[in-house]
Amino acid sequence: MKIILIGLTAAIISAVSFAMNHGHNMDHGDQQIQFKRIESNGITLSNFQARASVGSTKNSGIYGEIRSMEADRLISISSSLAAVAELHEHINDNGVMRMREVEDGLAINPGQPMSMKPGGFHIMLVRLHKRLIAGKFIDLTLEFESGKILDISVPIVPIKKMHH
Ligand SMILES: [Cu+2]
Repeated sequence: MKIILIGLTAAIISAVSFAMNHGHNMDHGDQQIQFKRIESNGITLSNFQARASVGSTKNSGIYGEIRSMEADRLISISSSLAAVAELHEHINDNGVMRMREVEDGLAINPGQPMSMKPGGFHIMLVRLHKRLIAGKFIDLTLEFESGKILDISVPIVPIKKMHH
């Protein structure tokens, strides 16, 4: 059984109104859009950001931090803008950094933030339907083992501005 979180609608509305507000300022250029912290039913998401497309690359990554009040596991990810979204990790394979899919999802322990960042755990977007443009948003659905589902809007940022 899936539990749709009550806080969700509010989270989406705040993300949308934020996007609209930002739209007024777009012409001024350099202002960085930021992901608002979302707290919902014991799960806190912060600093989520998607990497803007470079050239015609069809893949991209999403990073961010997840906290949970109780032990949980991020098991599934999807977005309407990508054919596939996978949970990845980087491994050192005899001196060569490689990415591979995390088989059983990402464990989130209480009081211990699960951090997804370049070079570590990340969400991999595979076969994007369109380019990710800096300043816009990408929708993302996160599904947890507990049955919790969060629909969020993630700001797209140019690679040079990403938080590490
Ligand atoms: Cu990857």
